[in-house]
Amino acid sequence: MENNLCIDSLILKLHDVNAVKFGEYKLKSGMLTPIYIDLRVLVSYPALMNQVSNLIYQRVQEEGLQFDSVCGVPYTALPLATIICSRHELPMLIRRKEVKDYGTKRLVEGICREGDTCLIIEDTVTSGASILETAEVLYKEGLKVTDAIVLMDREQGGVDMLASQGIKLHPIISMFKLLNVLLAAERIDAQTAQSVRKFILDNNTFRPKEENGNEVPATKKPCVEQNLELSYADRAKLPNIHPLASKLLNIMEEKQSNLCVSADVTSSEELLQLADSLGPKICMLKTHVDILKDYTVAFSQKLQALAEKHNFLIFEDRKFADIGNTVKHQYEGGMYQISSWSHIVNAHAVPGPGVVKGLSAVGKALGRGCLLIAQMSSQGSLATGEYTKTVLKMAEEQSDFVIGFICGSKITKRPEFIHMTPGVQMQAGGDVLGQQYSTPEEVIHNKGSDVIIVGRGVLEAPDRLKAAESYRKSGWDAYTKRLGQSGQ
Ligand code: 5BU
Repeated sequence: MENNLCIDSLILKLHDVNAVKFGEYKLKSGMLTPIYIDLRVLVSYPALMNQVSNLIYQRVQEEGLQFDSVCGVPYTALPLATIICSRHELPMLIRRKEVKDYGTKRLVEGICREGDTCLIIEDTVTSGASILETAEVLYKEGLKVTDAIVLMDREQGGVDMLASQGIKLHPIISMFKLLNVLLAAERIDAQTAQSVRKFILDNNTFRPKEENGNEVPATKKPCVEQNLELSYADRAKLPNIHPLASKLLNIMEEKQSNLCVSADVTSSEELLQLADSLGPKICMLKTHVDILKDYTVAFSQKLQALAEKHNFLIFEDRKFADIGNTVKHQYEGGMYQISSWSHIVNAHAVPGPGVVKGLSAVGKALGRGCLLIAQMSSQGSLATGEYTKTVLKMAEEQSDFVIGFICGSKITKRPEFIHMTPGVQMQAGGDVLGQQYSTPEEVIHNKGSDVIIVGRGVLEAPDRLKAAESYRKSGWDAYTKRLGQSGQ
């Protein structure tokens, strides 16, 4: 929260000093833009320079980045890197933009040791090309570049482009955040904000490559920019999708099912029987292993065999919510050894990014994935508004392990994330303990979620198989209806 306030005040200061301008400007690429970010003026405002440098360094620490040296992309980020390196006594490298025609003719000044990692600092990113250019010069010196920090991300594809080149970009201010803050402070009007938003969405510079190396043709780029709905099958093929999310989407498409049954029963025999009989109808089975009165390792093995047999994923709804070190043990050890049999687990974001780091330390190598709880179906849930946005950010920053969200409605347009919604029954309503229900149509068609999670709607039905089939059909019909309407 405190950090958010710092960023809000920084955005206003950047606007004060004319580092953010609205009008019509030409970018380095020749593209005309209705917003121009000119951070070169920063050098005239030493207090602001210090504030920016502090925020960058704070981010380096929060992310726990490991590196041997720091290089600012010339010229604007060069003084920022200098301040940070001087204050924290970090070795710095200077990339020359022009090669000298006398002396050593070096492109990089400073000590480069083969195999060392260099952190890149940049002031503004549009496509990510300047960072990549600097990284390529550093590669030639035998250095590695795994991360880059940027003060201002124009959200026009730089993050994805750099990710495709193996560099994780950590933005401090994003374009949409900047617009929201300036709008809230009445520095710009709603129309200006809207036209800039539209420009940004319409001018994404990153063009993913198909498997054969060709650029994806425009007609096959229906994602965020064109605001069209991608099918589950298309999303499974996205270049940046997590393999487990891809597997789930393929299962959904193949079985025509976006139904996850919540097997909230207390005997392992009953659970296995449910998994076997409902297996053909579901894409996923959700468990609460700690409500079983007779858990054994043999049970978890049988459950895995059924998941193989019927092609569904297992999701242990464990809701991890502790510090990284503790969740690591809870996930891997104890009597349940959840990581050994559950494809997916979920976590609360309350502890901060460490909870995901702890789970990832165990699950990533096993090919597991995690859902962050962005919203809950229970009455009076505190997971709303700003909290949900923070969860999204946390997911974006650890998308090599977070595959999506537990939520009431779609919280991001990024198609590689899966949205899963509990609190689903054929009739809207609730139970006496605060559970709130929406219908499959409402959740999938109106709220844009991907998977319905149904417990008692199936478990308390006189014929569970019949009930599962009608939930499968409702969920699938709502999805095909949504697909049919997109882009109209
Ligand atoms: P129900 O019988 O369909 O109400 O069961 C819903 C299941 O989903 C149950 O296992 C809950 O623990 C789980 N759940 C939920 O209902 N709401 C939430 O926000 C989350 C999980 Br997170």
